[in-house]
Amino acid sequence: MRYDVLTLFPDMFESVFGESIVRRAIEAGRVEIHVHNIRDYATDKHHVTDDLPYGGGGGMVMKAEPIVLAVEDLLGADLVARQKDTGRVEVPVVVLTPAGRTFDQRIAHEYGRHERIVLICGRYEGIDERVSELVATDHLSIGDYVLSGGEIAAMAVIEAVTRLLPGVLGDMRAIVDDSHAQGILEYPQYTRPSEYRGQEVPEVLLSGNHALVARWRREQALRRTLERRPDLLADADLGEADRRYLARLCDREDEDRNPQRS
Ligand code: 6GU
Repeated sequence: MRYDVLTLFPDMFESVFGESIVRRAIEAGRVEIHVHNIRDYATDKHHVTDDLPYGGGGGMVMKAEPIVLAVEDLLGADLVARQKDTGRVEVPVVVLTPAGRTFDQRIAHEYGRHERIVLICGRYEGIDERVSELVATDHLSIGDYVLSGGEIAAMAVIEAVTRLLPGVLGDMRAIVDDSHAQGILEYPQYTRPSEYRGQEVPEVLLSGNHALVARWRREQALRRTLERRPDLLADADLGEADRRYLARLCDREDEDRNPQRS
């Protein structure tokens, strides 16, 4: 996988990609990350990359030209025009913006199937809309809050996609069990000691009974999802036993709230 990142702050990426999973993927030759300064593509003497918004209002808007030239330089103008024309995306050209669709694990898998991705980091009050019209194939946000730029969002996307690539994580089971991998949150984990400040590791995890452990983990994952992210349950991949367990949890909560009625 090759990532090309367009940003006004290329230095931000050095320490993050110098550590952890992404670094190991780079060292293993599994991914390449090329970070480009948008300023280098500005054609005027002072390398201006932003300007006042038409129509007034505060702040500055990132100019279209340096970004469009950068993408065309990286992918070739023909490919860029062709995928905008046909809607058949060969290389996703992604604008990171709070005005994008929300990035999630499904989109991470989808991107993992491409050989290249271009990530454009927005800054200031936004990017001239012609970038979207001329080169972008997607717009992503990483959640409903505002960051001052798309850089941290681009890092999040790169990490989420990279760890899904074959050969990047050692233990494939770790991917399967991840929070969000099956549409629900991950179960709680414990390591030694078996008692810490009066808190015991659940007995079942010490039992050596793999079937019981698996069932306990599934139930804990469901319980945690119901408590912290009930919105996920609507689309989760649930079996009959899962639904019965959740129904029981909900009944129990109703009883706790209305003890006189039970
Ligand atoms: Cl992609 N960009 C910015 N500036 N803020 C965000 C975001 C992106 N995703 C969530 N907040």
